[in-house]
Amino acid sequence: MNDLNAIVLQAQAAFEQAVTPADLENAKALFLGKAGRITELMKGMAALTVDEKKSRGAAINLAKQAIEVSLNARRQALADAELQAQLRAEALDVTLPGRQRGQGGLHPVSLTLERIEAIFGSMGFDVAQGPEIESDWFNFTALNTPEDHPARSMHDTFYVEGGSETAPNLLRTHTSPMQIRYAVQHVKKFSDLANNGEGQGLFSGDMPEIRVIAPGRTYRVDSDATHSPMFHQCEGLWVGENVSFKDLKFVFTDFCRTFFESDDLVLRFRPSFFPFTEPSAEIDIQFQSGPLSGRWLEVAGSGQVHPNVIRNMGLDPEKYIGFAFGMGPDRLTMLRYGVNDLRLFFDGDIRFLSQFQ
Ligand code: 2NM
Repeated sequence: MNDLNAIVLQAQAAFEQAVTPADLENAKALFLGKAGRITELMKGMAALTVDEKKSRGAAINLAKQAIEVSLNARRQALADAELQAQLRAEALDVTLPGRQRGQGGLHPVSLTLERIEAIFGSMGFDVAQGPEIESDWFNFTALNTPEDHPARSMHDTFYVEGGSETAPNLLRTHTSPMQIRYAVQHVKKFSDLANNGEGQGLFSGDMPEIRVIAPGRTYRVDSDATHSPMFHQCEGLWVGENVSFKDLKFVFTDFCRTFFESDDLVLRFRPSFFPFTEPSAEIDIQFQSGPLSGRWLEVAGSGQVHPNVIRNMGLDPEKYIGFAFGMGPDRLTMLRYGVNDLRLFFDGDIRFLSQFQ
């Protein structure tokens, strides 16, 4: 092998080893640059005869061309490789599933409220919503709560600015104030019709029955695993001329069996006391199967609406009578889904909440 062939082979080997265009240009300089091997050989021809120059020059030129061909081939190869790498890096996987838009859903307690509204709606109950900041009158006095009742204390009730000493504003501690508002509106509508707008005193004329539930947020100064300062309530009211405790038992039994999808659910009415009802009863339920089977679980308070409350609705208690109940949708949600800590509902952790969708 002559010296020129050896240089061509060395150049080709150096070009093959170049992995970047910069490597390649450095390798090129070693052979074709100002101080490169080929240039050195050219300079070395000065001492040769004319004939020797001819043949040697031709041979060097051939070697130089061979090196340039290899150089260009390697340049092309590196450019191709770079393009391929770029294409690979920017490749779109068209088989990849599209990014989904996050889908929201209802809070488990909202699901319960919707369920309660649907069930009582099917029994002819209206749904009433109203203010969460209430007056002392609607929240306590109209509901026959004595002035010295402990529930009125600052330890139990959140008072807010804007009221007066005699009529403070507060965060409602139950939704029954809304029952009063609803009943007063209802009574006013039909007593105005009956009395041509001049009606005074308690109404004892005819009117359609009051059948309403009041779901919503309520507030009490209380906070632990089973109490949240904000919680939900749903109160129900049915007032008419002939509405009795047996109707309450029927309606509430039907509600519980539908709500818990359990036809053999048993209810127990246990004597109790509330200022706004007389007589009053706690309502306990008992599942006949499943994880809670056999245990008595308190789900609501209830009773026959107190005559003073009937009066505060604008009705004559000698003519109108009814029942009311109050339940906690938060607790119903815990029972239905087997959740043991109330606070989970209000922490706002999406990993917990999304399990109810
Ligand atoms: C309860 C228990 C018993 C109730 C009473 C009234 C109203 F407005 F008619 F007076 N609404 N809700 C009531 C009665 C609520 O909750 C434990």
